[in-house]
Amino acid sequence: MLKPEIEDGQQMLADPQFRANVLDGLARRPRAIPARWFYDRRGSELFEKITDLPEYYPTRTERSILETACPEVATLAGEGRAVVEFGSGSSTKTPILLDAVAPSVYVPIDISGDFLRESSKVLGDQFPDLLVLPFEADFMRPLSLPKTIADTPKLGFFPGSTIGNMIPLMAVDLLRAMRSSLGVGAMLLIGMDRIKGEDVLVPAYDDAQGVTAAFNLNLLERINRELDGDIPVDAFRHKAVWNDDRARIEMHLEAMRDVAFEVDGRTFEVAAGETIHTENSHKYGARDARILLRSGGWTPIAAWTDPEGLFGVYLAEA
Ligand code: AVJ
Repeated sequence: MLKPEIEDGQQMLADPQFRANVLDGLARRPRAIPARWFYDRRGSELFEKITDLPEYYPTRTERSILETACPEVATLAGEGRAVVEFGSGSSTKTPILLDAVAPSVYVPIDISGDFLRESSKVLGDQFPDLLVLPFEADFMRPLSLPKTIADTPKLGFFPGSTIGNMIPLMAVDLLRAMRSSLGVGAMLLIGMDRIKGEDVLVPAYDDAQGVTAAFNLNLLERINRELDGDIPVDAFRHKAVWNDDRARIEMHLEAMRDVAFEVDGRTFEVAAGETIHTENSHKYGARDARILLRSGGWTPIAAWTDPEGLFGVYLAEA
């Protein structure tokens, strides 16, 4: 058996969930693979690059909104809450909230233990008085937070419009799971990208430098590396489309010619023009966002946006 090789990912022992999602996703019509599998080491690096692109407004816009919103959040939330961040990854927005709220406890939750330990260390150094309790878990399901903070009211933090990756049914399930995880008296600070013109949305997901294309195509490279695939990556092209009916950007990988390949010993044939759907990024107007929150059991109490109305940040209570 191959040993997990963290250094370059070349001999990474494949995640059984990844294998199952890819094999099912390639066999189904329309073909689709969940977006969560973008984030191997290379994918995470490419995503960091995306957040700095001139066309990709969400990250810098949300950060500037949080600079204004967080002091007001601190007032509305009051003192003595524990901050619980969902999918903390390598968030650079967390310090803005921690500076304003000055909690005594911070619980970053992430499914990737590696990310969690790295970011916890960085934040621990940056905030020496803060008790950091990293929690490795899949936050899509209700979870039991550490007993030591059972009686401390929580402030959940879910920035980045990550909720936009989910179809509304899943988004509502997640909001309800968060409500039950955070408990009585909880609050939630959440970022959601807003609906805007295609002229702004499409370039944000199809940039001139081709970083988003590389991010999307890396999924095929990851499949080849980890699932013993021989997908001809250069036969596919990145495609970003605005689905107006469902208010979302969709990313696809389109076959430019008929291709046949193997993954994990199984053969697949993809015809020219056929796509593999790799990501949804749902957009919510301010009113849509409030309905979504209420559907998930949360009462919106404040909202912030930027001068152009590109992005929304919402505070809600359980
Ligand atoms: C991390 C899900 C918020 O949807 O904008 C960026 C991911 N995909 N460019 C987004 C992403 C392509 C991003 N989220």
